[in-house]
Amino acid sequence: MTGLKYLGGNKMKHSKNGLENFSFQKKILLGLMIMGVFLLVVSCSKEIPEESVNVPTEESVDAVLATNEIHAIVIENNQFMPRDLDIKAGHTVEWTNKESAEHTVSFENGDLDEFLPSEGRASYTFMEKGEFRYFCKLHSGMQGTISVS
Ligand SMILES: [Cu+2]
Repeated sequence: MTGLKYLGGNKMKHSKNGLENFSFQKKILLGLMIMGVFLLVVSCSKEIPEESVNVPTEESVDAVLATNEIHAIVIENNQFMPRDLDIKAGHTVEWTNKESAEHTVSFENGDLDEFLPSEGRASYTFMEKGEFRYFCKLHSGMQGTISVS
């Protein structure tokens, strides 16, 4: 009888424990899930600075902005104005056709050959030092030189 009683008690205790175990397991599961999410967030937030190494930083963008000056040449009265420019490597020259006639900006070395309708624009960033002669294919007198140092 005591055995049965004990068994009964044990059974009740066991089922009670079962319930407790169930909620305990749920708590553990919930805890693990929270930990998992937390670890995911932590690992993600740790990965961001590592990934951003390959993305341009503010410093590198400033460096590019410091070297990338833009020089404007306008086309007016069948002329490049100014026709010659002295610039530094990394600088950009932008040609704008300010008149109704069509022109081209064509490098002697062939690196740039742009047709410019009225209000058309062409730009080129000179990364190498040297003398770059350019001209308009449509008007033989239109030519100039960009000197890059
Ligand atoms: Cu022209």
